[in-house]
Amino acid sequence: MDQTLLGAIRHDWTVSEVESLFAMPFVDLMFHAQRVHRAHHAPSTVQMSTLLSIKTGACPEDCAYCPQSVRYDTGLEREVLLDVEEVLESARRAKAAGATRFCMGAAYRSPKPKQVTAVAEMIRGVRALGMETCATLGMLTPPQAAELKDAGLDYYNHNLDTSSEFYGEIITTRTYQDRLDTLEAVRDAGMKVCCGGIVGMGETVTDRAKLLLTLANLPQHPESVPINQLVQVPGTPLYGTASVDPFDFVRTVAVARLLMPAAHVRLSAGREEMSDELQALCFVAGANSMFYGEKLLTTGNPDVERDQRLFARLGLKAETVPAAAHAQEHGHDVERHSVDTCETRRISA
Ligand code: SAM
Ligand code: DTB
Ligand code: SF4
Repeated sequence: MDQTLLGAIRHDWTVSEVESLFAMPFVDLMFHAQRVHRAHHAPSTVQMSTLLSIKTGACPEDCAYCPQSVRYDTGLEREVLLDVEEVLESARRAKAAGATRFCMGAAYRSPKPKQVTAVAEMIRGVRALGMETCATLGMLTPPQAAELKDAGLDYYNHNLDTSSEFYGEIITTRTYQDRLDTLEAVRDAGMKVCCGGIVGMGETVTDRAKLLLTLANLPQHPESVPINQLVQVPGTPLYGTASVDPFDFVRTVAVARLLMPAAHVRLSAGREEMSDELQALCFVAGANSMFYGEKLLTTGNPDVERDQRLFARLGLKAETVPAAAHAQEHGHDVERHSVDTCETRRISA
């Protein structure tokens, strides 16, 4: 393929094109990822999201990576849906530490009507703090998506996790099509889509290529693309899976950047096990978002002090003005705008 064309917003990628990106010499891939990244984003600015598990464990699904499935003995303590005030207290702390988005995760297959109404209350409260809101609650129907949108939900996270071919090895209790249907309901309700996957579950490079191709060939690219490295939790079926070559993880981030130039690509689960040098390579490859705060949902994340040191060492800044709001305010085209002039600040102790 003609590499000078990389950077265009496309929805017609072929598997062989995407595989050829994965096969590029590493430094060439980094060069193109940086080039495309800089055409669409401020190069040293990272969006910070903080996660909170608002309902933990006892999930009926069988996702082979997940410590929250009721089918695996991972020693996790179950928790019922938190009170609104507990959630808001956590959101206030996240905001004070420098996060701009608060993401509420629940171990549901799909939420019941009264659960959606309770989460809607949390969303209103977090919005009132001036933070962007994100939720991940499993499958949604179109009316449920509309109810969450009405409450002020900015983003809905629902991952495809892997290629449609490998998916059946990982999850049997809901289909790939179920996931695509939820993504469509979220989009149709007018929310932003946060959708990505997991690297390190035993998938091939072709599976990674097909996951990213499926995301890029959606009618509209997800605004946010989390790339998770499998967090291996004892008791889950994937515990003991051969770990992924760190350079292959970086390649996946770079290909996500090239396929979805305007998206925020999030360096997601797995950072606690990564060196600072590996994380730096991910930022060079085009990652410009991360989870910030000591905990993901049930597993660990680097503590705030370690991230502050990393940001200082690399000269990274936390994004303060949400990119889309900035684009709107300044009249840029959201798919192509640059946030170079965005107000940014360092995260500091
Ligand atoms: N239950 C909802 C669902 O599955 O849609 C929402 C929460 S679920 C924990 C959200 C995502 O977290 C999963 O789709 C998966 O991509 C990611 N995840 C879960 N466990 C993980 C692990 N051990 N390592 C990496 N990512 C993980
Ligand atoms: C996503 O892609 N990664 C986050 C978020 N979306 C909800 C979750 C990671 C979970 C890692 C395992 C845990 O902490 O339970
Ligand atoms: Fe349940 Fe979500 Fe975990 Fe799957 S990933 S077992 S749906 S909490």
